[in-house]
Amino acid sequence: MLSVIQKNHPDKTAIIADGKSYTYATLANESKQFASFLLDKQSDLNEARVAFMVTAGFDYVKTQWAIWQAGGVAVPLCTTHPLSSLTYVIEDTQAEIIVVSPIFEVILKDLAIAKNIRFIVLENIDKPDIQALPQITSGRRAMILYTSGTTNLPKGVVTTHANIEAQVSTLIQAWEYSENDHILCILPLHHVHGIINVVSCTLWAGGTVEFLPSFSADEVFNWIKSVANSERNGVFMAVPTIYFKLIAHFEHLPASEQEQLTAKMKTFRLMVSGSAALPVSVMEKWEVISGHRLLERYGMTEIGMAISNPYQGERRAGHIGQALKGVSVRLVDEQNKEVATGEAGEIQIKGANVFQEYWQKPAATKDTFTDEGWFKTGDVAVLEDSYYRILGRSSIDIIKSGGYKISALEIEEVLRTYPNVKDCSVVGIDNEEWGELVAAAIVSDDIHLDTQALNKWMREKMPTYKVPRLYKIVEELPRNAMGKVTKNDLKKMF
Ligand code: MCA
Ligand code: AMP
Repeated sequence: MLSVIQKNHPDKTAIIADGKSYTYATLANESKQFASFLLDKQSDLNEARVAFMVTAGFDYVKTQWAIWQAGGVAVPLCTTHPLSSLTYVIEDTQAEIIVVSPIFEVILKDLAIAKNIRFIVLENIDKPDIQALPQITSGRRAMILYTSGTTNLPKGVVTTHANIEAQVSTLIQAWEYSENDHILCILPLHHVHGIINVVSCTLWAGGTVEFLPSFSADEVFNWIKSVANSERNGVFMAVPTIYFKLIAHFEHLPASEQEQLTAKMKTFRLMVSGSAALPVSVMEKWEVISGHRLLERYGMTEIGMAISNPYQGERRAGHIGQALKGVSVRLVDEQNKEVATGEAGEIQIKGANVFQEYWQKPAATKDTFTDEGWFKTGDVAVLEDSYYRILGRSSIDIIKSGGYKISALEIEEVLRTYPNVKDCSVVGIDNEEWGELVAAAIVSDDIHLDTQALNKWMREKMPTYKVPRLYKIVEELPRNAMGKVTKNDLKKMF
């Protein structure tokens, strides 16, 4: 991944954010300078974890590149998470340095002081001379991203420089990124979709990444208009929920504006959907309004992208496509035996794109690979006429909402600590806009339990996207003869 930093597009615009443009030369220089500041005369950070809570834009990329060049491990923090979730990541990674944008100083300063962690605010910092930067071998750890699984607490997914390089170069080849690309980043930068597919691939190819601080349909359409007027190739990537919201916004625009927007979108090079199943209805509506048949692909924090509809060729609705070059895919039964074509099986993946380990969780790492080294995704699919189609997940406890992966068990654990909650169970309820909505059934003696107060309390404990949108107070949870909650029955109660 580091080789991207050495590439030669010095005078080209790498980043546009907050109304300013930054060239590749500026990005390379400032990231080297900041790497020198991080090193503070040491020769190598030697994989020290550097947690950073930095607004999307130039400072984010500068910080990420500086950490890599100084030999550190980049740990991006979500800018909207409550302190408890941030603390968990900082403690779990044993971060040695925390970097923040000035607006986040108040959130993390006390924690850094209490834990004696070096704390850097990206404001008025000295710009030291660029010192000799370490040589980083590609097998070294580069990044830790947190992902929910079937355990109750999120796990740190460790990728090496080689993993990231494989993820990036495979996609660049498959989707033909180029230095003429101009992409919009509206996705959060603590997940693969935003970090790899949008930012890293575009910069690697020498294109331009433009940042908006968060998603707004109005601003996305304004950006589309501005790019379509330029010489650049417009590229847009998002989760299905965002396409749903864009369609809803578009449908309320006057006909003349709709026509103008459609004409602009038709000039784009590529539009991609992923992170959750793209409903066929959304794909079809988007094709009518934009002239683009969305390219749907499948990925995961642990593997980057693995399966994709083709850039050239049929993009089949309801299907995720074929194995990307360099990625091996197989479907297996419960005994890890490959299933016959046309039969459903768990997707397993092998390749240079696959992560190294769950951070300091050797047992979980071992469990997630077969003896022959295949990564078990937990997603179930079928191969139909050479295209994979996702059927579901092997665990009902994993929920996908707005493209975010959420563990039902993690939410249950927190709910149980609320006064008067005797028991609870959390499920995902199908929803066209969100994929699934998080729903919680609560057993309480207090049948008038104030769910608004509970919801407010949950929002202080967990990231907003994990907080239930639906609550139901019940006398008891549906259980089978073994006493296990039958979540499929529970879903029907919502
Ligand atoms: C939310 N709200 C609530 C509750 N929950 N209000 C009351 N009670 C609740 N329980 C409110 C919020 O405060 C907000 O209100 C409004 O509802 C919408 O909330 P939010 O969920 O934050 O939605 P949003 O801000 O509209 O964002 C939608 C989004 C976002 C843009 C689709 O979810 C998003 O960026 N998703 C992408 C995630 C992603 O990148 N995933 C990739 C990971 P108010 O507006 O008043 O504050 S997967 C991955 O990386 C793999 C490798 C892959 O395959 O890609
Ligand atoms: P995450 O761990 O947040 O990286 O989410 C990865 C998960 O998102 C996968 O295991 C799938 O369950 C889901 N996913 C990603 N892309 C798709 C897709 N195109 N269709 C269905 N599910 C998807």
